[in-house]
Amino acid sequence: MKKMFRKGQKYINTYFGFFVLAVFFLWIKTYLTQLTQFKLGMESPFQQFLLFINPLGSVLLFLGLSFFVKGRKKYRWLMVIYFLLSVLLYSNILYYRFFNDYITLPTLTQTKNAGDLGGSVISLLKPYDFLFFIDFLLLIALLCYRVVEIQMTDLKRKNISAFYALTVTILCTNLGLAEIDRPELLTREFDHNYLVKYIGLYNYALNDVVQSTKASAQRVMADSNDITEVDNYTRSHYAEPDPAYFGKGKGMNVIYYHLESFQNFLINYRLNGVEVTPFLNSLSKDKHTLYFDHFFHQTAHGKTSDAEFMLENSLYGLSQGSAFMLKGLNTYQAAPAILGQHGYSSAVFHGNSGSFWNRNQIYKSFGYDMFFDSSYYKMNADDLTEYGLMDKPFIKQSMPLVKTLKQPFYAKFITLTNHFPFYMAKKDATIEPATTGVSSVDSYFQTARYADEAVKQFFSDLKESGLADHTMVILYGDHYGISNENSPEMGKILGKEITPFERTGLQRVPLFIHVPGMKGGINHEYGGQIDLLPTLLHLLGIDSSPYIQFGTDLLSKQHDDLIPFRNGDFVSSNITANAGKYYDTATGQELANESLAAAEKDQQIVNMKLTLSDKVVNGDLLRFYTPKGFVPVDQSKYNYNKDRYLQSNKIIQKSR
Ligand code: GP9
Ligand code: MN
Repeated sequence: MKKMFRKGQKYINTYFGFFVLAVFFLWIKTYLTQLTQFKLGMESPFQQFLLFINPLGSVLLFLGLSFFVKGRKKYRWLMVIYFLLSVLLYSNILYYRFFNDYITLPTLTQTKNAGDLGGSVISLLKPYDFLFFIDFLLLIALLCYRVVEIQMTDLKRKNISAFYALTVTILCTNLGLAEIDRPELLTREFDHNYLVKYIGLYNYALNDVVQSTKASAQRVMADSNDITEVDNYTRSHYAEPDPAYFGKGKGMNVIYYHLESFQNFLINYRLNGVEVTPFLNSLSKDKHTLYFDHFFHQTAHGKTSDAEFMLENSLYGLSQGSAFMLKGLNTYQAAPAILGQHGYSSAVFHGNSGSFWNRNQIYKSFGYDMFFDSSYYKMNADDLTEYGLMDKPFIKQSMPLVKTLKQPFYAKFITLTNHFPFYMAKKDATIEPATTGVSSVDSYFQTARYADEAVKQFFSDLKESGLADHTMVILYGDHYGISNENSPEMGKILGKEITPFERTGLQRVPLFIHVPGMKGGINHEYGGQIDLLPTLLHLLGIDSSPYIQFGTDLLSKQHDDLIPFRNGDFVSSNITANAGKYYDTATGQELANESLAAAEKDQQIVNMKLTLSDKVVNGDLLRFYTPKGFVPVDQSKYNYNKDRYLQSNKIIQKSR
């Protein structure tokens, strides 16, 4: 024992030995912090393992910088870096206690967040917080009281290189394992919680610095002249409202009902003779509902968030990553803000954690008054699916909250049950699965049926609440459910070969616009999610022309039916472009050389639309453009925290 202790002491008397001790302390402290201070939703032993190893790579990376300093000073630098990482860790703990999120550079610098936190920092402290610095003090004590000797000799270059080779291997292994458990984590990001869970807080912070620097470089390069080109385009592209529809829903409440992963082929489809979506089928024939059967999703990496981004702003999502994650602090003139200035209150309802897709940040930039995330719902274990609450309990619990909104309101219900991998418990399944042999494809029909039943429940609850006769309901599919990789199975389901041309057709998602008193019917216009905002504004009797919007009113005679996809492909009533090939939309025949000129012209227009929209989003150009009569959104005015909400509601009740 004594021998071992002596050996340990001898080792610690070398710089490398002391360094290893520091690495060990910081690694374990970070791991324990991540485990106990953040709600990361650990789902498996593999995720537990990743959480345990993920601080190691970055701790080595940062503390290892001290090897480049010579002599006695390397101890000082080691401790400075150690201290800074500890401060970063602790600041995130405090920030998380307040905002339920992690620090990002722009939130610190661009908004009043830091100020908000500053005022209440005392109330965030916990008695055990001194523990977060005790390791640092211990290491300092070891040095100051000469418990360890200071070693002046430095590590050889060759050893430093070997050290960094090992560090990079650890970091890459971490990333590789994370990608196995959560494919596309780094390209799509999903959620700050996910990044911390998989790659650790320090790598999260490093990633944030890279992303924010990139974003602010794009922002800095842009200037107010850039908006002129965009403004000229959107003005020239404006589609006049059709008087037959303009103002048909004036003053009504609006509810967007998000049909998760819902493809249009489901509507009126029969699986072994059984209707999959009986309620939506009947809605497509309802006399006050317009059903669009050639409506396309235009989402990319950001999936749900891209769909939301388009419908709130009539701007395209980004070609890489999600605008929700990367552009949460931009200036927007989004639907909740526009409607807010026409007397509307606004709220989002969603049974998943508020940080997913950075919603709790970007909704503030859109001007949403309230965001009821999973913290507002009873999340019984029996009622949960992959990302949160199942649709039926979600609707049931949402209705009492909806009734508290000041009318007229603009609200969005984001559902979850019909989400990949389309898991359906036996007790909840009301139809048989398909029999292609691929389980996610087969159960898709069961989750879609469940989703359909939830919509039915929603309409009946709406009626019961007394809101139905003055509430417009827009239901939209956000993106595909069955991916192109399952084309062979889709071929079996639909009884035809899924060619590249057919694949484009499968990107249709349902759109229903239900307006009490309005004449409904089936509308065959080709349209996309980009068109939703101007369509809605015109139905509400609001002029959309002062705004920068890339879509056009679906109900306008001048509606532009050329629908770009984010990868540059497109579809219109005439031409379908898929992977560099052009087809006749009516027949599916590839276009002959002599007809290519029209397709190439459309291609140029599509490229221009996407480029101009990207300029707006990447350059944050709307900060240079305030439409007449529009009051810019002040993000710092919003707070979706449940305790705050309950408190202010009490205040409201008391003052009544
Ligand atoms: C998560 C939900 C799913 O909150 O909206 O998003 P998706 O994976 O479809 O983008
Ligand atoms: Mn989705």
